[in-house]
Amino acid sequence: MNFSLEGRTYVVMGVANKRSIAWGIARSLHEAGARLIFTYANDRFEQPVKDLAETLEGQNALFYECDVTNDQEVSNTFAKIKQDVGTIHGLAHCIAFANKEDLQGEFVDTSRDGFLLAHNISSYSLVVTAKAAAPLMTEGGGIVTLTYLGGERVVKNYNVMGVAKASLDASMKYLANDLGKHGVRVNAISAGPIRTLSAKGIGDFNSVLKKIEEEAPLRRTITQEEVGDSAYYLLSDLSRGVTGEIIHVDAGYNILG
Ligand code: NDP
Ligand code: KAL
Repeated sequence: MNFSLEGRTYVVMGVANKRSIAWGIARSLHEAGARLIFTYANDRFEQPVKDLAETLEGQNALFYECDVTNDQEVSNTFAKIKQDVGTIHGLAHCIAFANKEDLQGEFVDTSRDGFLLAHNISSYSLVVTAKAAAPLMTEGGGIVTLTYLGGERVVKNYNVMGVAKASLDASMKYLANDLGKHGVRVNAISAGPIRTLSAKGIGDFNSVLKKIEEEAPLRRTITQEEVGDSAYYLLSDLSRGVTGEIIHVDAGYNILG
């Protein structure tokens, strides 16, 4: 069996900068020979994403603006991708957002608007992109999303995002059931804490990292590259029998009581 991604095309959503988990995934897919398509939320991130993609040797990437809160924009994006490349083989969904004020204090104080916003961007976005992307996976394909332990159990400050990740995890499983008959697999990676733009400015992030270094079975934190390589596994034929699964790439932290 050949596990090269040569001749295959993958859409990577959610590169903000070189620290983004999506960028770790892009690099792993690129190294395996894939052609890449990048989407970004708004034009603020267009040039940074293009500059980063330039650093991938021999990569002839394509770029589209796609704010996942806009149904029309999502369907237009995949219509354009269909026009420009035809078939795609997979999608990495690395998108989440919640208002800062909802990521501190108590979950019980979450506003209706804050709750809906977090679920809209962080969970429903997987459903709407899967619906738009799956018809382009005419040779079968894979979809991978990024989740976090805070969706399985209560983690301090994660609050509404934890509830949105629980919804994302369940959506991933229902999508896996719907899309399996079309040869499309849907899985999630539950990543351990990584210092990215999203994590920036979040109080106490250093102590979260320190706790992982002290307690995780591997006694260290994980990297974007490690998430990238697991995404490569999930998006390649190496994982052809796996769907509806959550793989924890977290140095083993989730097994602790
Ligand atoms: P980044 O800040 O690098 O990436 C977050 C991305 O979300 C950005 O690229 C941003 O796009 C995108 N985004 C936000 N709103 C929208 C929108 N309306 N439409 C389209 N895209 C949007 O952070 P990470 O790499 O850390 O986050 C990627 C994923 O990994 C998230 O799902 C996060 O929850 C998850 N995760 C992160 C962990 C960590 O420790 N960092 C741990 C476990 C999971 P733009 O930049 O264009 O605004
Ligand atoms: C328990 C942890 C500590 C951190 C608590 C909450 C983290 C929530 C993640 C969420 C995605 C962060 C935001 O939405 C930040 C946002 O309010 C402000 N940032 C931005 O707007 C930047 C500019 C853009 C690029 O960010 C986004 N997202 O668009 C959780 C830790 C231990 C693990 C983490 C960080 C998990 C995770 O899901 O990211």
